[in-house]
Amino acid sequence: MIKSLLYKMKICLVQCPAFGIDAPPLGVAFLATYISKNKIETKIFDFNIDLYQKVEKHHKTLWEPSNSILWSDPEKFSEFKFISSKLLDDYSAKILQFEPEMVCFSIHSTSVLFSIKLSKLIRKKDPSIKIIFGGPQCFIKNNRNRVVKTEYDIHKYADFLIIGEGEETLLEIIKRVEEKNDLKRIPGCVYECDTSYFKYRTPIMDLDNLPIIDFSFFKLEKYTDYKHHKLRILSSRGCVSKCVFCTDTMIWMKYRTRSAKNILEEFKQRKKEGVIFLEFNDSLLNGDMNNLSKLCNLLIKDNISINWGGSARIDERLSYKFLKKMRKAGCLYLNYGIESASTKILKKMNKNITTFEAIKTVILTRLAGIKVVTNWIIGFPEETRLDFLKTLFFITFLRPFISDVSVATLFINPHSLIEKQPLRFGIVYNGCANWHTIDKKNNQDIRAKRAKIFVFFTKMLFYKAPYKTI
Ligand code: B12
Ligand code: SF4
Repeated sequence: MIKSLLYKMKICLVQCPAFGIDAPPLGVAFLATYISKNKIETKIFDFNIDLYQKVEKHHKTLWEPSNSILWSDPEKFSEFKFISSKLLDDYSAKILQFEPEMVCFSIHSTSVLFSIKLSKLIRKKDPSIKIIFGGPQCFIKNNRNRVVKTEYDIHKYADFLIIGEGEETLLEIIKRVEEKNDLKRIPGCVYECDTSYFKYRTPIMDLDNLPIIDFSFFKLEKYTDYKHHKLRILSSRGCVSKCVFCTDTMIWMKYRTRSAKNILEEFKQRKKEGVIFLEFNDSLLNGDMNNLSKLCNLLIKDNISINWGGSARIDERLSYKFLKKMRKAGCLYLNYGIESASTKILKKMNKNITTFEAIKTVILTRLAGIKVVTNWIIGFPEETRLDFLKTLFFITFLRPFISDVSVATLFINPHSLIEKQPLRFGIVYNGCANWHTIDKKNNQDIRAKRAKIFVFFTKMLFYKAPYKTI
């Protein structure tokens, strides 16, 4: 706890299930670190890891990514008998015991239904507590005619609905509440379903101003990766691309990166804490090649013996020499979201890469001694059998260079370009997984079949069981 508190208020941040169980969720971690540095008493409740540890073994599979759809489907979710009223009562009691003025939920598509249930109960037990919702599932679907619409009507369950980056907006709310100022017209949030005002907040341009995450908010030994001295890090926010199925740019708006020096500081701190591997949660590691090069130089110079890995974009500038340097700096794996081996489909996705570039980068990465993981999307609207075959050929012929694959059928994220412009992509949209092309040739069944074939191939090729979301 902070010794000299600036504000009297107590704030708690809540991560409800389901989310990753390997490492602490960085959303609430960043927020708690930031507001506690601003001298506000803060606590994190990670009910996701708590519930994962509590449930019986056969229920633990529900945390696998392939089951994430069950957590966001109200009907399926209601069948989870282990989410009993006793459990919710216990969780709400834990929160109330801390006596917070504000309870802040981090909402993802997988945690939204649980968060709604718990927040309703807290409101019932103590209506004076302010409920705040933020996180990647918080966006406004429609603000036309000043009517706010959200998926699951989330704005109705919270006093404040925060859209996008949370640190500055949350701090402003806390200050205004504490100082009894007007709560209306705060950029980045919708207050009490107020439909007359919404303005996006300017992103934090200098990420070096954010404090390095304080993981003492968590019981680290609970997380599966930490047992192997592994933690996660975030060195940038946003992405330099705008793939039509992705919402990254909608969430983060502008791509920004921490300076190489600032990232090095975190590496040094984690080294002192006994961490031996850092996994980057960044959407991409190579959004700023200059900065990445500087970081590698610093890691080599300082002889930081921490290995690391993360996602990267296929990029011609990832030369053999550059990749060798990354390897020398400790990079053990790179995860490339190639998505399709058909240049035609890549163009439609707005990936701004070609199949040839993908082949080249994959081979060079492996030759440089870095493991390659590739992600694939099955069933993009105009994907023909031939396009699909090209993807199968890719994972077959490049097998010696690819360690692992992950696959998902195209899930249409609300707020993505493809969801906003269904006609441009020739689709009829009835839900994230439930969509078909106008001619119905590409439908849920076809995609599931192709995904099955893909999985069959990966097994034949002795890939590790593919991580799949179908
Ligand atoms: C790493 C990652 C994972 C890891 C998480 C491991 C871990 N412990 O960190 C793993 C692999 C487990 C994972 C899995 C999944 N993920 Co994921 N993941 C990410 C990724 C790339 C980074 C997450 C992160 O650390 N971000 C950094 C933190 C700081 O950002 P943040 O959490 O968004 O928080 C900020 C704001 O949102 C806001 N905020 C967040 N919470 C709150 C709360 C309040 C009160 C306030 C005020 C603000 C606020 O402020 C924060 C700081 O600015 C994001 C994409 C991205 N670039 O963010 C996707 C993302 C979070 N994942 C997503 C999805 C869909 C999934 C899966 C469902 C995919 C699947 N089917 O396999 C699963 C679900 C997990 C499960 N088992 O149930 C989506 C979520 C979309 C949505 N609408 O919810 C994202 C956004 C990707 C995308 N663009 O579609 N994921
Ligand atoms: S490169 Fe990845 S994170 Fe960036 S827009 Fe495309 S899918 Fe999203």
